[in-house]
Amino acid sequence: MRGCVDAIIMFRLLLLLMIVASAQSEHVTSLNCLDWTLTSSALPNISVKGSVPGGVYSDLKKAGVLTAGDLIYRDNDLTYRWVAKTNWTYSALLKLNDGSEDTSNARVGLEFDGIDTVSAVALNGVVIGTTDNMFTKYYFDIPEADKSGDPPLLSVHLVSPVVWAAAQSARQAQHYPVPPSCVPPEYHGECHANHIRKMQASFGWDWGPAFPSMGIWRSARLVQWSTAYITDLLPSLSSDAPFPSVPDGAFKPAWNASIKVFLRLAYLDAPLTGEFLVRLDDIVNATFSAQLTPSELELSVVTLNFTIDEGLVELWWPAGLGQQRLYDLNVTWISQSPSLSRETSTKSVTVGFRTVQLDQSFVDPVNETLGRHYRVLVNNVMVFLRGSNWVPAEVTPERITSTYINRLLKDAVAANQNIIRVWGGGVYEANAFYETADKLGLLVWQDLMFACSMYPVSSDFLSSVRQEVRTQVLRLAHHASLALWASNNENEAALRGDWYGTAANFGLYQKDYVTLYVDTARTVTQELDPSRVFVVSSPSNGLRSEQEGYVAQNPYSNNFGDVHFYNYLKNGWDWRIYPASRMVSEYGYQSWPSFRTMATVTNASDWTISSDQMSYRQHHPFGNTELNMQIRTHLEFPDSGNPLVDYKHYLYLTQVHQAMAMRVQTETYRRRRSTLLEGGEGLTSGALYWQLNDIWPGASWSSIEYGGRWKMLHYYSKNFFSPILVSPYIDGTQIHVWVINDTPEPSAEVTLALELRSYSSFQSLSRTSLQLDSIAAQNASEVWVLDVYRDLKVEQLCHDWLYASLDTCFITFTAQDAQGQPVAPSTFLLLGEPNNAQLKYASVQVTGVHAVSSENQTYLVSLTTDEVALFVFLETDVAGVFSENGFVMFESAMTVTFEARRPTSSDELVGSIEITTLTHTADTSTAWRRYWRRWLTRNAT
Ligand code: BMA
Repeated sequence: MRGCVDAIIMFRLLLLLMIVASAQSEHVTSLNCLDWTLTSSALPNISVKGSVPGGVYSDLKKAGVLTAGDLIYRDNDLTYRWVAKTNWTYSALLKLNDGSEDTSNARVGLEFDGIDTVSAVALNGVVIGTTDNMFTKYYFDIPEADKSGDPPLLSVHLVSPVVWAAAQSARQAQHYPVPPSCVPPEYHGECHANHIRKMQASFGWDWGPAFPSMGIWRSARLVQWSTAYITDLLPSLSSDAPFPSVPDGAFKPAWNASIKVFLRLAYLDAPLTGEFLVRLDDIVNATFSAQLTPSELELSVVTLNFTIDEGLVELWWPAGLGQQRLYDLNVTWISQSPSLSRETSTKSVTVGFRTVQLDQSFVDPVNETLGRHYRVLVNNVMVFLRGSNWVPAEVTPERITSTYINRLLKDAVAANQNIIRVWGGGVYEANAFYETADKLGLLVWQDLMFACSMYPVSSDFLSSVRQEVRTQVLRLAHHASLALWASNNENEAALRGDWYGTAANFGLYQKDYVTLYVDTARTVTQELDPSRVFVVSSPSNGLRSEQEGYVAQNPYSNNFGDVHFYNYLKNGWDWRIYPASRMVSEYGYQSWPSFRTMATVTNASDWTISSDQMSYRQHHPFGNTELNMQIRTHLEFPDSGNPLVDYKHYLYLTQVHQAMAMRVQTETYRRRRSTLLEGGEGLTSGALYWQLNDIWPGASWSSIEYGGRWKMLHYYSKNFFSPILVSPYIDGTQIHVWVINDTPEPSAEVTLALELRSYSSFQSLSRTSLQLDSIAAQNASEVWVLDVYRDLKVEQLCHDWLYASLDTCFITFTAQDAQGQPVAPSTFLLLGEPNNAQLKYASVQVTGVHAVSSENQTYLVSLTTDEVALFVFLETDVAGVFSENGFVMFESAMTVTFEARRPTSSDELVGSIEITTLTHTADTSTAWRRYWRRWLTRNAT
């Protein structure tokens, strides 16, 4: 039903406040606090306390039914798998009201924000509704008969998702198979996740275990009302003003606001008259009269249109480009039908004023074959996307806390990220996720939850998807941070690349692809949220994919759209191997978490490089072989004879490899932001690495370990994502120095200084500098090219007793303004491979820890070293973050700061900081090997 509204803005606030004060609002009672019990008819001995929101795994764990330790300890994913193969019931007595209210005229219903997943909801044994989608909000009416008398028994009967998905897959296979049927054996997972609308990674993924969760995973409530209550607000804010192309704090354009108000009506036999009171902070106070027609019982929608004059609201900006001004939008419904009680219903959401566009214009209008841009503009300013991909932060949703989500997102922004992609194999995240993103200025790229599979298109499936998308668009669209929707992860690529054996029937699966993602998901999304950017897949060629029937000939084209780039065999520290794409929305290298994190889920018998747990927690096929190869290419494989020492060093070395490879790769993408290469590649406009966070401790691509500890990569990402960056690389004998400025302002005058250094001395061998008037805004350019022989004289300077070699030297760079303040982080460039370098064993020591501020738990850590040290990594048992880590220590003393995330003291820190440097991991008696290797390399070139 469409409500009809007079868009009259009336400033009658006082009068309305009086009405609101004398009226009653809809009655909402949380079901979270009912006395829930969890049982299973198959296991009559089990009857434990249930939790809402919650889940079966956690409730059984809490009740002591699961006795082998934490869910993610060792192989408990397999030990506890029986849980997901059992049917479970949550039940509680449902007290409808405290007796003081007359519910006879009221409509009463149950609202579930999330049930995981397939269930029948019953009252006193009679089914009142069924569910089949974890991502859908469900509403069920309470039948008249249950509204009076003794409290009815509410039961949610959950069906095993594993068994159900298998049955759906078999049913589908009677027509044609929808693959893949199972995840690879390395995942120790379950089959047919694509046939059930729940978190796809809960059946196992290449970075996480299978916990096919079940439960009432989000809040539930009882609602009773007599007229109408507001379920959702969907604001759309647009501006016709021409936006400047650089941020200007004084620019406050006029906005058109169109607010869709979704209401659920009571059973009525006459039209409902009333008013909507709209408030936007203290900027807008408006009243709209409305008449709602009781023709349908499903959600009604009323659109309220108004304008916000110029000068009244400030813009919302992504992090680094301006402030994150947010406003509270509040809509109250006040019923005024004479025959009915006066009832109000209020809903509030937070909004921000900004525009987001995805520019896909031709890079060269006179030569369209060069391809199209793929770049995001916020408020008409191009934003080079620096970000990462998010996976679910816990194996089951009930384990996630908003504190942990906030921490991880803050850590992303602390590392200079401005976008996070919620990847399509997880969940539409909790409200806290998007609220934090709004506040931090972290743009959100929101996949719909489809990943790495073909999906069915039966009418049941499509109708379930329709409800799912509708739920999520209504819940999330008001967030200023939400930049774009994307229907799926890698399914266009999977179809074109025949990942799952669909090639023989390509036409059939392509048709299904379009039906699901375009005709269904996109249509529903755009009906509700037409102004938001929508892309069909990632990677895709964007518009070009659409022109090619939504499945491009080459979804990985560098001239169109985005790509995902993974390389496991080539040298990841070599910039030449990375594609000059328009946008790289996934790329990564694996590493292992630190020993401290691994030790939380393993025991001493697991602490060797080739233990069973090291295979078990490596889900990526051939992952450990690749990691070993990557280490051996650049570093030395630990071989001290002490298995525990080697194990710890191995974990560290995987992080060194990852941090360096990701730095080389990311900087390569950033250097290409302004360069259009011959053939049309280049003009890269974003780099979102895979993956920010972990779901458990195991081999993965993450930069932050499960629990929140930063890997070396996260420290590196803070530098390689710095908005202004000095980025050097070596090509043959030439050092190329680039400067990158993602900000809309040119920098001040800069002195770029380069120091050539050797591994055997703290004295620099030579210093050269270059004066720049400024680093141009929103640009990347090469400013300096030096020849290592001609300009840096390595032949004379980088010489040891054997011969001159790049392997004995490295270079450090600084960029300072006229006052000597850093304009960009200092950086380093290794001229050869560390496993060829003549490093001496470095003993790096903590000489003191001093509290800078005990209030915010910041400490200064003083360090000394007796030799130049590579990849100096500080670790402590105290949760917190160092100002830098994994660095090259080329002076005998330095200080770093440590921000503790729990109360600590200087004494505790002095005792707990452990330091690893590269030479700790190699047996120095093997120095001759380095000479030999260098000699061989030299003779080979
Ligand atoms: C990408 C993702 C994930 C996967 C990751 C690492 O392709 O979309 O499916 O976990 O690679 O393999």
